[in-house]
Amino acid sequence: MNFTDYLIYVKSQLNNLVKFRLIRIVLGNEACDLDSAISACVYAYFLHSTCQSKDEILHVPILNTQPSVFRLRNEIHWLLKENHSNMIFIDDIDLNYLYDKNKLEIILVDHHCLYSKFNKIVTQIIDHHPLKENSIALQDSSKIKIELVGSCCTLIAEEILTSNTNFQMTNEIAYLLTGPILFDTFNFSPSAGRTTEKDKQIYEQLLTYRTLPVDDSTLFKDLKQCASTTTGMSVQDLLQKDVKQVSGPNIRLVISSLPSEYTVEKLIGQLKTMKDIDEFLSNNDNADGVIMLSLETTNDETKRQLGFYIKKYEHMLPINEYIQRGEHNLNLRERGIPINQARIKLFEQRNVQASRKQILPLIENFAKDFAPQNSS
Ligand SMILES: [Mn+2]
Repeated sequence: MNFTDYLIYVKSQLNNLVKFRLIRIVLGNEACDLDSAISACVYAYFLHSTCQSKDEILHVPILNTQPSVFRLRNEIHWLLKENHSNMIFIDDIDLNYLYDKNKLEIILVDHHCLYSKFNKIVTQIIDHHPLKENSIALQDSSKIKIELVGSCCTLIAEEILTSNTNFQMTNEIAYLLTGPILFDTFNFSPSAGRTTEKDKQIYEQLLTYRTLPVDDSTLFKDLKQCASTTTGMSVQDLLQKDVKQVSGPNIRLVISSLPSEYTVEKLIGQLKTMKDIDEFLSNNDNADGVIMLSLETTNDETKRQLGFYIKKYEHMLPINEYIQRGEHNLNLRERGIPINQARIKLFEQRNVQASRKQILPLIENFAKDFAPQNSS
């Protein structure tokens, strides 16, 4: 069964899940970025292809997002071509029902924990994010592969290429895995600092399966171009495209990575009132604020900006103080903003190697310990 037929087959089984003894889902992360989506689809396809009991076990790739957000992911649509219409989203499947019936197992790709009861039924993890303490319930360490490589697709490809199965790596699958590796490492750009030896090695191996000639510097440029397409996107779309949430007992924050080449400064310049951004926060579980990250890459130079908007002024000062601490090494330099709004801050982030992967754990620590000043 080829990749497309597999996706169509799985989708056709969604109303029929009870007939299987076990549903094993391969779940990408909530930001649903390129490597997360491709990792989920390709790994589920690999597991299905090599599964000895397909009548009993169904492997389902799941995108951990909503179709309304997925539509903003031009780069994933472009790479998947017509297959993008066969994606399955988290709300398409009743996880609680399957869980209660003891029919559910979860494999996490591009993240390593779930903040719910489902964390207990995780049976495998393949991820490239820094490990969060006490976040993994899975006991069998042979089922945990966490390495800080550039792209999760590097780890998925390694898993497949080193597996002792009869899985036939095809041009199509090698191509799908190559795209995110190029995209996440910025075409192996040294100044971006995302590439590891393993990314390069696995990439070289994948190339040997790529029977149809594609110029990979063009592939990279095309993906980047798609990712930076913002035509017709509203302020809310720009903020929603790539979000992760962080919550603590007293505060909930959203971290948005803006589409590439769209700076935080430009977004702030778009705000006439706080209505759009407030609406965005209410749509994201009534978050108390948003931290915005942006990345510009021009002529092999990488520039990052960090900004935030916080609803309540009493949250503002602690965040502002925390984020600028020297120990976090973000090397922030404050910039003026084109709007008179004391609850917005904008910085040049001169440590350009710190991406959301590094910033998110800092914000998680902040949220964990945050207590409002006026509470007694
Ligand atoms: Mn990733």
